[in-house]
Amino acid sequence: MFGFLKKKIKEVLKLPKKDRAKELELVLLEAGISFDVVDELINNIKESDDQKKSLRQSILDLLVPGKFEIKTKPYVILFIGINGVGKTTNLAKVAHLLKKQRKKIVVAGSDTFRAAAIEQLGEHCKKLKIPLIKQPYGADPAAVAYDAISHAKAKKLDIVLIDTSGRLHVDAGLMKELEKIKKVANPDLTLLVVDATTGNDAVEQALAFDYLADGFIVSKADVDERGGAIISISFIAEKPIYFLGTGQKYQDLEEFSPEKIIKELDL
Ligand SMILES: Nc1nc2c(ncn2[C@@H]2O[C@H](COP(=O)(O)OP(=O)(O)OP(=O)(O)O)[C@@H](O)[C@H]2O)c(=O)[nH]1
Ligand SMILES: [Mg+2]
Repeated sequence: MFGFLKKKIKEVLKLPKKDRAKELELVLLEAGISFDVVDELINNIKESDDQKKSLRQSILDLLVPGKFEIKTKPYVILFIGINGVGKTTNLAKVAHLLKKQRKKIVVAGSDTFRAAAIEQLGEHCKKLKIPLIKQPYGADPAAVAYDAISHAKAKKLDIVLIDTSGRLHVDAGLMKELEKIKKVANPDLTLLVVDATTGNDAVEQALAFDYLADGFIVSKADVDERGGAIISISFIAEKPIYFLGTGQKYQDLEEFSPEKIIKELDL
């Protein structure tokens, strides 16, 4: 994580002070950090005597961590995002985490669109020993979510995790479908999953899905060298990051910690 940015920031901080701002601007842009965020960071360090400290504090100020506040029963979490970002895998990781906290969980297989999605989710649920509410391929995903919530209420379960199919925000039909799922399920939390390695695209997705999402899981942080999405997304979209996905195993889910990011960057 952050290999590129860490190395480059170190190099910039060794330059004569007068050259640093210009060089840092290039480095931050190259790392896929959004223009507005780069502006903010550069303006802050220009005026500072201790630029390393200023950069540390400015980055800390950009990063907003989210935390589950499980106050309702069942607590319903909806996972959304474009194709292949890691919705299903990270739903399974969240299930694993909550199961360790002794929460009783049910999963809704509301991706009825992609062939094999229900099987993929079924495998996870089997491994995690969590019930899966499903319907055949092509069924109404909102109905599946509704069934899962009814099941949770009847069995007095704590958590409902709803998987959805990947969709682009420009696909009006699929966005309508997602709005229906959201209306029917009325989730306590809607997490947009984005792929860290896509940099600015991840931030664009955050803005496109803004009216549906409450916060983010930034996946594939383990294979992201640049860190642009992680650093920009909560500032630009004004929403917290709940977790970073850091691999393909169930334990590869980190609660988002701004302090840890600062350590990773060696600031
Ligand atoms: N390295 C790494 N790989 C990940 C992470 N999260 C997901 N993946 C991988 O990314 C691929 C896609 O993950 P899925 O969970 O199927 O993504 P999805 O968003 O559900 O995909 P669709 O349902 O097809 O839209 C899989 O190969 C996952 O193992 C992560 O944090 N790190
Ligand atoms: Mg999926």
